[in-house]
Amino acid sequence: MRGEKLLLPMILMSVVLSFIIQTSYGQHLTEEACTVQILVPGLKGEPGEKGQKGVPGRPGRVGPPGDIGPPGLRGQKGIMGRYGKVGPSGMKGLKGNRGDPGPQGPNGEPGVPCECTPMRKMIGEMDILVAQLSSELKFIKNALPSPAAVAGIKETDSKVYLLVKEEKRYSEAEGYCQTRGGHLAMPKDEGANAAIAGYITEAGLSRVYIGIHDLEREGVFTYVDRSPMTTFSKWRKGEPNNAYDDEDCAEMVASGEWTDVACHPTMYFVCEFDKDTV
Ligand SMILES: [Ca+2]
Ligand SMILES: [Ca+2]
Repeated sequence: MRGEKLLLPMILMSVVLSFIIQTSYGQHLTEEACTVQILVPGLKGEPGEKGQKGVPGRPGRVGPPGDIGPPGLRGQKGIMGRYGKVGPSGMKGLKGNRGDPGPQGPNGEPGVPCECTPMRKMIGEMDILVAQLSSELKFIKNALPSPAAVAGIKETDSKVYLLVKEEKRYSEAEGYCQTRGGHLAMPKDEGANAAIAGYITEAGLSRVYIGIHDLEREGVFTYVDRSPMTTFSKWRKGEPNNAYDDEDCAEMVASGEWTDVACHPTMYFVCEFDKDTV
C-alpha cells in the first residue's frame, strides 16, 4: 500500500525531469520553460526493484467460535481416591446362630511318669482328713442344739466331749448322745476323767450324768456302752452305796469323783464322741 502511494509522485517527477532534459537541447529552452505551464506525463518508467519485506502486520480480530467438534474417546479410569472419614456406629445387630462345633484337638503329650505310690498315699490321707473334717462339722451342727445349751466342746487326743445344758434323765441323756453318734461320757483313765472334771468346773456346775451304771446287775458297774470297768475308777469315798436301794446310775462332781445316784432325776450331762468316728 505504502509502495503504491509513493509510485504516483515518482512518476510525475520523472516526467517533469525528462521534459526538462529534452527541452534543454532546444534554442528557446528558457523562454519555453517559463511559459509552458502544462505538464504532460512521460513514459512509464522501468519497474523498480522489489522492496524489502515489510514488518509483520498487527494481529487481526478474534474470529467467531468454531463448531463443536466430534466427541473424543472416553478416558481411562482414574486411580482410587483416599478413604473418607469413618461414619457413626450402626445399631447392634441380632445375635447370630451358634456355630458348628470345632474339630477335635490333637492329643496331648504323654505325661511325665511320677512316683505315684507316695502321691496316692498322700491323697488317701487327705481324703481321710477331709472326711473327718466333714463329719466333725456335721457333728458340731447336729450336736449343738443352741449356743446357750452347751458350754463349748472339750477334747482329748482321742475324744471329743460335749457338755449339754439340758436337764434330762439318765436314759434320755444317753439317747441324746447316741442320736449324735456318741454316748454319755465314759472316763476310762485319769486324763479323760480330769478333762471332764475341768469341763464341769469351767461351766460352773456341780454335777452331771456320766455313762456308768449297774442297771443290768446290781453292784456291777459297767460303762453305758456295756464295756466293763477294768482298772480305772474314781468313786468318791463311801460310794457307790446304792442309797435307798435306788442308785443304779452315776454322776461326776466338779472334783472329778463319781457317785452312784438314782437314774430318774434330771440334770445336765456330758456326751463323748470318738474322734475316729465323728
Ligand atoms: Ca445300784
Ligand atoms: Ca450313792
